[in-house]
Amino acid sequence: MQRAVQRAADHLLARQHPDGWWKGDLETNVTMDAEDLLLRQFLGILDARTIAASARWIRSQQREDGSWPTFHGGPGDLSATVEAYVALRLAGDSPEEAHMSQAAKWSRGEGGVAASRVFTRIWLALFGWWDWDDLPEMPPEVIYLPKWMPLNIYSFGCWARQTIVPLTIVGALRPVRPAPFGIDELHLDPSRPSPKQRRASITSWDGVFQRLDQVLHAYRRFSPRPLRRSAMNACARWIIERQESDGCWGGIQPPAVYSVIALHLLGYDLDHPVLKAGLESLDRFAVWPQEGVRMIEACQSPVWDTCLATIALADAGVPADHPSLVKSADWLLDEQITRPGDWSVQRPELPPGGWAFEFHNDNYPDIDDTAEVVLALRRVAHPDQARIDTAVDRAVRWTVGMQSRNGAWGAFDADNTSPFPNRLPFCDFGEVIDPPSADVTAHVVEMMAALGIQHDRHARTGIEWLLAEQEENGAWFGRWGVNYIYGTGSAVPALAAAGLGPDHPAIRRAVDWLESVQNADGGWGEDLRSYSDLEWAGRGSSTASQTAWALMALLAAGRRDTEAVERGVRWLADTQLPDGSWDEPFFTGTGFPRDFSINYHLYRMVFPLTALGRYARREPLGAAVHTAPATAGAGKGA
Ligand code: R04
Repeated sequence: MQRAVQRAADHLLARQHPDGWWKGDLETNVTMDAEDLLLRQFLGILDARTIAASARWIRSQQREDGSWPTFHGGPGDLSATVEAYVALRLAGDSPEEAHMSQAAKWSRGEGGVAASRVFTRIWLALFGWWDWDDLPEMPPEVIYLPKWMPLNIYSFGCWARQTIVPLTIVGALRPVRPAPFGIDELHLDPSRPSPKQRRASITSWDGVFQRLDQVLHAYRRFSPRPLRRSAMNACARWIIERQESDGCWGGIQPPAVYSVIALHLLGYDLDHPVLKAGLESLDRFAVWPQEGVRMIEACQSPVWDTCLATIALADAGVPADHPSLVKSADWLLDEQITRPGDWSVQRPELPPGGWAFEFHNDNYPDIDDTAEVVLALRRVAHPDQARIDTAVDRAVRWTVGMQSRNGAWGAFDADNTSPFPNRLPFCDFGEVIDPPSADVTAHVVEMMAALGIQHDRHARTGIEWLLAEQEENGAWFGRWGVNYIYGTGSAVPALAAAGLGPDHPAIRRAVDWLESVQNADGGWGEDLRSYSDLEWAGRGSSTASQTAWALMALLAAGRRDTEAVERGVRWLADTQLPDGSWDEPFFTGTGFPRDFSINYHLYRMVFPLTALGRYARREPLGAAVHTAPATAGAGKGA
């Protein structure tokens, strides 16, 4: 086992950037690539090399039946298929070619364009393939709704807010730049592309929001021009104030794409500094998995990858003062965010101190990254320990201040729990609020336990919330990782670190569940279908990261010398590649449950190394921490 650990650690060490960080590709789905091409076509900046290379990637992802999935091995997805099809038509693929006619036929079988998501139809409307009037309204005047209103832009999760504000400008201006071809083949009935939707009852929420949308459509015609104009300008100011130093918005591709379009429509030239930097930031989302093949990342993960890699290496026994770990800590220390952000709207008095997921996203630090960075920094013997202590102290204050009223933590904001955003007809895709989740809360609890403050009242309410959140089956739901294995793999190590012993009923139930879903091959896996069908909870082909999460939970629960752990460890050792890494085609990361999944290319490395390292070192979670704080007695805590 030591050899497997050593090879994995060497592999990871070799992949560190000279500046101290790690970054694996962040793979999602072809809507990223299609929208990147559509944006360039819309702006008139699409070049032959780019489109050829993106088209190669898009074609490589098509399924046998002609459709495109949104994750490896997943079923066809109508919106992804429509967008990929249109992008390939832009690239010159003819509707007569077999892969194209099959895609069109498959799409019609699923209801055609009319049944696709709002984002897809907005893209089609930009090229005259869809009527703007047949889209839900989201007027720019929302920017004026004050924070005390039950619905305002801060009721949305930050990613939705950053996407919607620019789209209100686009939707108000309704630009059409006709494309050189039609897409009748994607409609069930091209003469009537948008069949009228059935109206929900006025007594249902859906009915209420449908009628609100009709009112907004009417309002569009009567809205006073000067108000509209000043609302759009207020949105533009809001967007520009949030442009990051690298030219991007929120570190994620969709808001950046829509912000560029919106500002361009308001008259900003493509060589205006704001747009020039914005477009350059979009170029940086491209990775080239092979010569001549271009893939667009939704987002880049350097901070997340770096803290997880640091934890993995430290727990695998790399000395705490190893130059690589010190370098990593130095880089992380420089990334700490020391200014207020959108989170300050809910917590105006709270001093900053968090970390964001990306290279540049100072306006949106998140609690998950902050907790894991602290756990990483605590494992490093840095020559300037006082600097680490100061950074950790600020981070903990910020994290504690971001606790939601219910005692738990969301990813980016406190108390982002409004029921209204998800009801809007405009919001038919993904998740648009950021309520507390078990995985983020667990990471915070684990951080507080590592600092010895697990008996503090903030930690206690977090632990109580976690205990109440455990599902009937003994598992925890995974909001940002797939799914119950991730939630449970986060919760159990946190609760154990906080002092819950192996005999605590919550830990026992979790252990029983994990052991009950172990695969015959000794590994663990969970299919993304678990988000819509409980039958799939904990079930699926074994993967390296999910096996590691299960092992991390079992080790923390004191199950080291059990057959389940032995078999899991053996699965990892047996599937390790000669170079010390693992293969992981399956997506084990979650952007939005059901709608948006992520394959973090470094998960296959960092989590197996963490699990194997903890196994090989026979140390319970937390014992690897460099400056060990007061330890908790088993059984105490919640
Ligand atoms: C794993 C925990 C860290 N943190 C979650 C970060 C995930 C990073 O990846 C993404 C985040 C994203 N957000 N919003 C989008 C998104 C994509 C990512 C997004 C996706 C599609 C559309 C609009 C936004 F890859 Br349309 C926050 C807690």
